[in-house]
Amino acid sequence: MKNGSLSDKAVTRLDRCHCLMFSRHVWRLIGCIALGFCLGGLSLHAATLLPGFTETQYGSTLDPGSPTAMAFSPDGRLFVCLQGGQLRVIKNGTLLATPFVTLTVDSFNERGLLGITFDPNFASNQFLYVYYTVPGTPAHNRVSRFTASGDVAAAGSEVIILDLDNLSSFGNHNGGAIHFGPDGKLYVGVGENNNGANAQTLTNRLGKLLRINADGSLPADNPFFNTAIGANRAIWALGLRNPYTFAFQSGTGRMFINDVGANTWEEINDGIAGSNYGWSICEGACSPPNANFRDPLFQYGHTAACAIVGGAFYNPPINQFPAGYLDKYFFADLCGNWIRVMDPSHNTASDFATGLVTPVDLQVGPDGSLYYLIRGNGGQVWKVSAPPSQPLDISTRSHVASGNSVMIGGFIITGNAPKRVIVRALGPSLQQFNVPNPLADPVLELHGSNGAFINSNNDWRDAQETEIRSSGLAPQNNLESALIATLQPGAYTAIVIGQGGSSGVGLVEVYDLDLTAASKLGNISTRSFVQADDNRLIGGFILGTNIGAAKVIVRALGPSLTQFGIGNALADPTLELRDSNGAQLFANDNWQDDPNQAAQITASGLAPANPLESAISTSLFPGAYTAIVAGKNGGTGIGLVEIYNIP
Ligand SMILES: [Ca+2]
Ligand SMILES: [Ca+2]
Ligand SMILES: [Ca+2]
Repeated sequence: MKNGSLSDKAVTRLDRCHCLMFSRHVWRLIGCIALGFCLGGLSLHAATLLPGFTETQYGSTLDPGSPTAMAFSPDGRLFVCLQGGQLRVIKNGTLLATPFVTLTVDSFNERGLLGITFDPNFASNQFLYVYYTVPGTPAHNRVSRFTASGDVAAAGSEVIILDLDNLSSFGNHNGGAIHFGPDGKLYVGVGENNNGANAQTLTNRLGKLLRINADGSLPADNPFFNTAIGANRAIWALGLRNPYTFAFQSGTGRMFINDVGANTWEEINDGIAGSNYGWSICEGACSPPNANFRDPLFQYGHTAACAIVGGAFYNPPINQFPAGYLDKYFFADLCGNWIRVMDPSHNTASDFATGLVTPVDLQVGPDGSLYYLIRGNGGQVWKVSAPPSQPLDISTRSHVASGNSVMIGGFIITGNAPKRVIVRALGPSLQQFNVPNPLADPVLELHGSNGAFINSNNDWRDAQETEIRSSGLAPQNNLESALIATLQPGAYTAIVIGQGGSSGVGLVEVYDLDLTAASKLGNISTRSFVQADDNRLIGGFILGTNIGAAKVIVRALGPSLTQFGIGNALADPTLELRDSNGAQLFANDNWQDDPNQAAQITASGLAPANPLESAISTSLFPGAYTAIVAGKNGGTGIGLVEIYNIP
């Protein structure tokens, strides 16, 4: 049996590594890389990513190296296992000098500290779990629990949860991945210890996926609880060779198991209770098909590849990558030095990144970035990001009348450089969008943050006609207003009134004419008299330029406007956010209705002053959006819509 040997092609690819001549084993290969024997032949460049993505190293290099796995704590710290027994912590992007804990492990061959996960109730109990090889003759793998005390383990807090079967003299195929499922049970990936027969028997736990309670006791609803004996009742699935990584999808709870193949196929398997994944009868899909075994969802051969490591579904709490990555599954190959992305709806995969130096694990972070762990370069974590799109255009439509009911649009330019913008006030051209009673003849005034008058315009051809035409944004009707200005970072106000005191539905908008400047349109807020139906207050914005999602908070204010001396404020606003097709993405009445939303809004410093006011916090893909403010139960009054682009 050629368990663990590299394919000839993979060997050729890495033939500068002399230690290969002494070992055909994959893990020995990466062990020697980590020890630095091979680094002279490897460049230290970062990965090659798809267009639009960027990456940065996350924390400093993981001295003494040889990382194996990583996991984010629920509070956002990244914990990284080093094979030699150190559990390191990267906090706010900085590698802490003191390890969380340093375990005494057997790190021969593929053994060592191999897995880490956090208790679902970590916030209250501070429990985390690790998988490591206990030294001894014979050695065995173990899952232990520790209690965090800040950034280190509380002294004496280790509790042994699971002691696995004794190992043979072979040091390879230990598995090591551990994760809690949506059912609150702890799942443990265990390798077959270089003995294919182990994978097919219920008389030991090697070559299995196990399911246990967090305290190590065994759930009575395990699939082999009544057929296996004793500790083997932990078996949840079998027929695995080396399930080095697996992952649960947030939301669906679906599990994918990466099983490292021998000579031919690397597998992504559908994690289903009671399944037998075929090893060592089959590697990859069984040929001919065998009804006793569950074939992989996806498999790839050993052309520039040798071992599947790292699996992460893209279902982060905050979307960051383009919409097409949602629900996809990232995986990496140890000596292919790439990351690919699998589409579970078609079971196909495509390239994502190449040129990594010996990747070993992947995680999608709470910020929506993809983090990858490499054993090369001394052991490093890298963070792949999709830079956020930015507002290209912000606008508001509402009913314009006189006095306090004129439309007042405020916008902020953030950053460090002047920004060239065009501000427009539209009325007659809204007719083509079936807006009844459009403002017949708008007049626009632009003011600075202290109220200082900057410029005004009645009809756009009165001044700047050539400049406005060359911007491509000339209004369609000669009575509409526009002006171009180059503005320093700061707050601005655009006031729209009807010529001669007339009233009707108007639209004010600001376009960014200089996307390359080191500044951007940070937000828009528009105050207006809110009525029903077509006279609701509507804020619009377009996000673009970069591929990533932008963090946005939208607010609808009413009652709190009275503190600014505004009479007839909208008593109880409601807010809707819609996409360019008019589909409703979010709706909110009172901003504290959803505790998670309220927490995000408060954390951003944008909590409305009145509990009846509305707010939505989200991240949005490039595209056009509208925010619609109305009065609850048909109420009317002066309201304010605000759209904030959160850095
Ligand atoms: Ca299989
Ligand atoms: Ca006009
Ligand atoms: Ca409300």
